[in-house]
Amino acid sequence: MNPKEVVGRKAADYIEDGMVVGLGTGSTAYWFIDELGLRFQAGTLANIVGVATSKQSEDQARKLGIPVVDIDEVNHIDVLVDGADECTTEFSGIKGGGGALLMEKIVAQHSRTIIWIVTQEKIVDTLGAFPLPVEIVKYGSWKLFRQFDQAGMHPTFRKKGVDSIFITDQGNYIIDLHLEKIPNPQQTAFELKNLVGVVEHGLFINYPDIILAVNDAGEIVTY
Ligand code: ABF
Repeated sequence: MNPKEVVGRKAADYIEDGMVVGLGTGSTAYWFIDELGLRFQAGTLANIVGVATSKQSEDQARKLGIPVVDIDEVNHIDVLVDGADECTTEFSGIKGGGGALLMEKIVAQHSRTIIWIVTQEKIVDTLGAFPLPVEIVKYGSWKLFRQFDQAGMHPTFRKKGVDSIFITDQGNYIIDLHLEKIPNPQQTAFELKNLVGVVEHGLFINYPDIILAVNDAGEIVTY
């Protein structure tokens, strides 16, 4: 079993029957959803419902027979299991490499317990080596791009394929900021959120309650 599959399947142990489950996005969360499907079909998790963080996760869960509901149909999410692109042992991270950061953050905001499932190399001392995704509205997107560029934040528009621009599930664009290091994530988050046209950014500060990190040997460290 590859390490992402090991940690994804293990994360299903945190789900009890009857829960509203946040369905994360990405290649690690894929295995979590697959395991949920197995347990749903076996009847051990016959009464869960899912709230998806992306169309991709919704489609996967529905194919497995898991009922998926809109976030506004539930009072809260009991447990959200999601991936991350980078994270620290101080429980912050960068998400959005898969383009789902806005829905991921909305679902996280309404989740009672958040579990991140990552491979060990994603744990860093300082965030920033992974380009920071920023979701922006289309109108004025080039003006924002120039603001980021003039601020020395090395922006690039997220592309789909070679030359078409990536559109998020919510119909927005993503600009990735190649910052290398983010010494003060709180300050960076504050500055980004105050820019007109920015919808959300991929800095998740003090989000997860638990981080499950798996190494190449398939051993899991729980933070
Ligand atoms: C998701 O997890 C996204 O924010 C992020 O891009 C993705 C990365 O994880 P993985 O390596 O598991 O695909 O939450």
